[in-house]
Amino acid sequence: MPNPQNRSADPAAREMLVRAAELGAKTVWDRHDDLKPLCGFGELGLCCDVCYMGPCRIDPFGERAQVGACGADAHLIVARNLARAVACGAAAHSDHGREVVEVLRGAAEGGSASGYAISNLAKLMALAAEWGVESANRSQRQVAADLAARMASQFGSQEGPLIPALRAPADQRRRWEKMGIAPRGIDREIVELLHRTHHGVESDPVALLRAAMRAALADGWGGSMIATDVQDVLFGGPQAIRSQANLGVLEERKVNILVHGHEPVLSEMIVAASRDQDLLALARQAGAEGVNIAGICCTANEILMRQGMPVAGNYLHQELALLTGAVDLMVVDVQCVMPSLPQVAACHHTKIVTTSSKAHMPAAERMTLDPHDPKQTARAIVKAAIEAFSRRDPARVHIPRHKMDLVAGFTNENLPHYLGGRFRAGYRPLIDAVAAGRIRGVVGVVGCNTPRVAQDSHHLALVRALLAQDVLVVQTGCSAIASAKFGLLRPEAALEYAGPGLQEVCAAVGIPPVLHVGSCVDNSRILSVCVALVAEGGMGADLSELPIAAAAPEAMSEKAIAIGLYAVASGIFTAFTPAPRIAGSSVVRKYLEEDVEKETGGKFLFAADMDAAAKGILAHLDAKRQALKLAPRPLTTYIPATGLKSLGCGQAQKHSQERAPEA
Ligand code: XCC
Repeated sequence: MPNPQNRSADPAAREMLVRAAELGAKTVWDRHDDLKPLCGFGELGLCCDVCYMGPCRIDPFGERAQVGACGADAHLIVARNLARAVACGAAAHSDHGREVVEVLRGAAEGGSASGYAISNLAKLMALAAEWGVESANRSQRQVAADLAARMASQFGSQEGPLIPALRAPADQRRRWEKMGIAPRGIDREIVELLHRTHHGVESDPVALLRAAMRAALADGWGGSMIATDVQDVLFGGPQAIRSQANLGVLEERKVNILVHGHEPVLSEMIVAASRDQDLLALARQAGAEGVNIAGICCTANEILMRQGMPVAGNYLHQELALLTGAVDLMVVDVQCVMPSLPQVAACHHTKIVTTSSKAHMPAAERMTLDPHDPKQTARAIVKAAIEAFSRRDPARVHIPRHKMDLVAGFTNENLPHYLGGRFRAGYRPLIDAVAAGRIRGVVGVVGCNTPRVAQDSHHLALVRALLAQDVLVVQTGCSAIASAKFGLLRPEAALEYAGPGLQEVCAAVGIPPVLHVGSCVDNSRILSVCVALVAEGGMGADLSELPIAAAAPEAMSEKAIAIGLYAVASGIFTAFTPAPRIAGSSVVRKYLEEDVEKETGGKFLFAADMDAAAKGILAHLDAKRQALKLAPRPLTTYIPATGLKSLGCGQAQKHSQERAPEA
C-alpha cells in the first residue's frame, strides 16, 4: 500500500489508512491515485466546455490549436473557468446565508413553535440598529421578522449598496466604486457573472476577473456575513470554550453520531436531542453509556464554537472516521460531503443520513429536516443512531487514540475582551503590540485539505513558521481543525511555538497564539477584525495598509477560491496553494499576482510551497510595517517552514498520546 506518511501528517489518519487497507476500503487518496496522471489541459485551465462545439483544448506548447472553435484564446478560457468556479463557491456560502435567514424568519413568525428561538438578544438589537429596523416598543419577534425580511431582500438587491458591506472602510469602498465592483445582491452578481461567461459574451479576461471579484465581494461582505450574524442571533454568540479534536474523540462505549456539512440549523438540534433524558435512557437500554456527538468539517466548527462539542476531524477525515467502525450514524447536509460515504460506511454498520432538500445521496437514508418541528427530526436521528449502535460489532472497532485539547470560540466581538480584559477592552492592546513589534502582524490561515498534499502538512508548516516569527494567527474551517489536532489551539502552544514577542502577549492575556474564529462563512469575522483594527486608528485607512495577510495552504473547494478572491478584493495579500487552474494564462496570473494590487490594494501569491508562502507573507507584513513607520522588529532567525514539519508532528503526537484515554 502507498506510504501513509505521504498522505497525511496526522498520526491518526496514518493509522486509519493502514486500517483502510486491512478492510479493503478505498478512500479519496486511492481514488485520486487512480486518476493520475490528472488531465494536463484541465490543470492549466485550458479546457473549455462552455459551449457544445467543443470541448476545446488549447495546446500549452504552442504547436496545435491556440484558440477554441469560437476564437476564445487561453486567457479568456482560463478566466472564464475561474469565474465559474467563483460563482459556484460564492453561491454555496451565500445560499447557506439565505437558509439561516429563512430560519430566523420562521423563528420570528412561529415563535418557539418553530423549534428555534432568538438566543442572542444583544446581537439582534445591534443588527436591527445597523439595518434600520425599528426596535423601540416592539417585541423581539417583530424586530426579528423585519430584520429577516430586510436581510432576505438583500440577496436579490439590484443596485446595492449591500448593508453589511457598508462596514468596510470608506477608502476600500471608494476603490470598489472606482473599479465598478461595489457589490450588489449575490443573486444578481452570480447571474450576471454566469451570463458573462456564456458563449460569446465577455471576451476580456480581466473584465471577467473583476466581475468575479464583485460576486465574491457580494458573498464575503453579504451572504457569508449575514450567515454568521444570523447564526449568532439564533444559536448564540461564541465565547472562548475548551474542547478536543481528532478521531480519538469517538467513544467506544457510547453511541457516536457524527454531524458533517455546514449549516448548524440541524446539528444544534441534534446536540439538544442528545441530552434528552428519554433518549439517554434508550441508549442505556441498548447497552451504551451515553450519546456522543462530534463533528466533521465546518459543522464541527459551528457546534464547537457555540457548544464546545468535540471535533472528529477535517475534510480528509470524513471517510477515515467511518472506517473506525465506531460511528453509528453520520448525518450530513450540504457542501464538502463526499458522495463516496455510503460505500465506505458499508464496511461497518454505520448509517448515513441526508437531510437537506438540496443534497440527496441515492444510497443513503433520508430524513428531511421538518422546518416546523426540527427537534422531532433531530430526535428521530438520535433514535436511529441508538438502533444502529445495537448492531455495532465491538470486535471490528478501531479508534485511534489521538486527540488533542483546544480552546476555540473567538470572535471579532469577544476578542477585545480577551485582549484587553474588563478594564481595557478594545483592540488598542493588539494595535499597541503590533506597533511595538511584539506582534509582527496578523494572518488568517483558512481553507481545506486536499489529497494533492499530505493532509495538514501545509497548514502546520505555515502556521508554525508564522508563529515563530511573532505572527498572531487567526483560523477558520478545516485549517483551524488541522491546527487543533496538533495542539496549536492550546494556550501552552505559545511557549512551544511562538517567537518571544508573541509569547509575551499570549502569556499576558492567556490566549493561544492561534485563534479559532469559526467555520468558513465565519471568515467574515476575520474581515470584521480587520475593520475594527482600521477603525481603532493608527494602522492605516483601509485593509491594504494593515500588516495583515491571508493564506489558504491546502485549498480544494470552489468556496476557497471565492474566499481568496474576496480577500484580495478587500485589499488583503493572500497566499493560495495549490494555485487555482490559471497556469495556462500569463494574463490571468499577472493580473491576480501583480496588477490587481493597484486597484484593490490586495493580491495573490500562488506559492509553490509553504516556505515561499511564509517568506512572501513575512516580507509583505514587513513592507506594511515600514510604510506605517512602526517600530523595527527585533531580529529573529527564520526557520524554513518545511523544516518545521517533522519537528512539530513529533511533538504533537507525543502530546496527544499522553492525553489519550484508556483503550
Ligand atoms: Fe470544505 Fe468548510 Fe474547505 Fe473544509 S474548509 S473542505 S470548503 S469544510 Ni471551508
